[in-house]
Amino acid sequence: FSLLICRSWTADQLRFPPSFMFGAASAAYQVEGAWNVSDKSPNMWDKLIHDRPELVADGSNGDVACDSYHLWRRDVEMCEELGLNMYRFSISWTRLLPSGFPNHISEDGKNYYNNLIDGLLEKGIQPMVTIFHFDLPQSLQDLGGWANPLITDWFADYAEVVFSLYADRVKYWLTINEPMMMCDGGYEELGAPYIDNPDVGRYLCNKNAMIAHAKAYRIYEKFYRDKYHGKISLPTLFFWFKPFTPEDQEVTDLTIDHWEGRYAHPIFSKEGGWPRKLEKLLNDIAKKEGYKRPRLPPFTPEEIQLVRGTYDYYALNHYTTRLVRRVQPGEQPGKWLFYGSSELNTIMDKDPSWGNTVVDWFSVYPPGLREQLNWLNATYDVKEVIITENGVPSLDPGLVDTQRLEYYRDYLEQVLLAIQDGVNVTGYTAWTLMDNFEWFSGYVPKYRLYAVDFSDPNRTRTPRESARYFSTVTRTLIFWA
Ligand code: BGP
Repeated sequence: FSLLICRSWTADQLRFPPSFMFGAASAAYQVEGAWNVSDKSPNMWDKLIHDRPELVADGSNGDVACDSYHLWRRDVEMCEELGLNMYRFSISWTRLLPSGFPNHISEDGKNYYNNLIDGLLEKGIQPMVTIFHFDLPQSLQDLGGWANPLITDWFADYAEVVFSLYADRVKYWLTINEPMMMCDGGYEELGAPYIDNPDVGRYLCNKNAMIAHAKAYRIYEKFYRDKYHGKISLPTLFFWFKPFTPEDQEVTDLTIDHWEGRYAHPIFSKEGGWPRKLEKLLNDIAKKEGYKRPRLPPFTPEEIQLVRGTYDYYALNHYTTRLVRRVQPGEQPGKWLFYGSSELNTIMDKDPSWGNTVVDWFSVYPPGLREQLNWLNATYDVKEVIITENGVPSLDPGLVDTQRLEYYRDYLEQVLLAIQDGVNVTGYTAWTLMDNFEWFSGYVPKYRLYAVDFSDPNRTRTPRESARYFSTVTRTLIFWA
């Protein structure tokens, strides 16, 4: 009520539009478990952390995780309890295509996703399917993975199988989750394949991800769009960046291009291709360092056209905001991607006035989301934006998760404000439905609406306070309810 008074909003402005989609998200490796049932083969996460359990904070892995493979009915029930009209989940490539190639489609894998999709639709919940969320078949990693340009066809072949099986019922598609984490993270030892080759590996991966996404999009466009009217995008991990001082604006703009532009500009900008200024800067660095080839592998004119415009909405994974500045004489740039860039000579930090979380680079600054949504609207012809991930980590496993509840409330308020600014945000998907396996953090930080008892073979799921709050919002469409 106080908000109503201080902002003098009308009752209508306080509500999300009736057609607004509320969802929760998950990813196959993080929830499914059943890592070797039936004919499923290992993916690169299975292999990496079976071989090197010390990489994960608590030495755990996703072998059983939330056991959603067996407990998917409960997951659907939770979506219903939350009043969601959308559930975002990903397909495990090796559960569907054990060899990585379409020579054999697993009956078991096919049925698992058929059941999940049908179960959601029976409850009036739209499935939003991520075709690929980090878990590359190990067989393809052994052939070079995302650094090998042939992967663009391997991915397209896999996506074609997925569309042929599920496009009749799935209307919201995401091709490759956060290629930035996959490439910059994967080739800077922040995730699988855990290769230390940021100078070359991540840029090869970057380009291949763009082409792979585009090939999948074009298949859908050509063979399925007219019949099923679905929408496809690629979810970018995009923190919002602000300058420390007005003088840091230029380097902040470059940082946005480096983080987000390398993955968004080829798809969402009118001209396509790499962000020009950044491309020149990176390629000049490569030359200076003695590389014979540009850091960002050039696109051919045909490739620019292939990738440009391959989206039906902007899919945004937003978590936090960072401040950016250039290093001062005698300072070192931030060591990895959440702290700065050695190529741009930058340091990233937080503003002391922002809220803290258990992760030091992760601040709570809700207006950053509104600022970013307006920036996206002004920069690209976004048509429609769906927030495909947003949520906060905390170490408290308890059910009274006030910080998370407040995070959702305050970020949802900013979404509503952005809608009033004129940004066409049509959906919001919380990360994440329940406690699950968090990559190198294992089962430690909790990001979730439902608590999962991992000591219980039945993996009992219990709603937290944030889940109760979220279900009130989905039912009343009012964020401060
Ligand atoms: C996103 C991923 C999710 C999830 C989330 C939480 O980058 O798409 O899969 O993991 O971040 O972050 P983290 O796992 O790094 O703690």
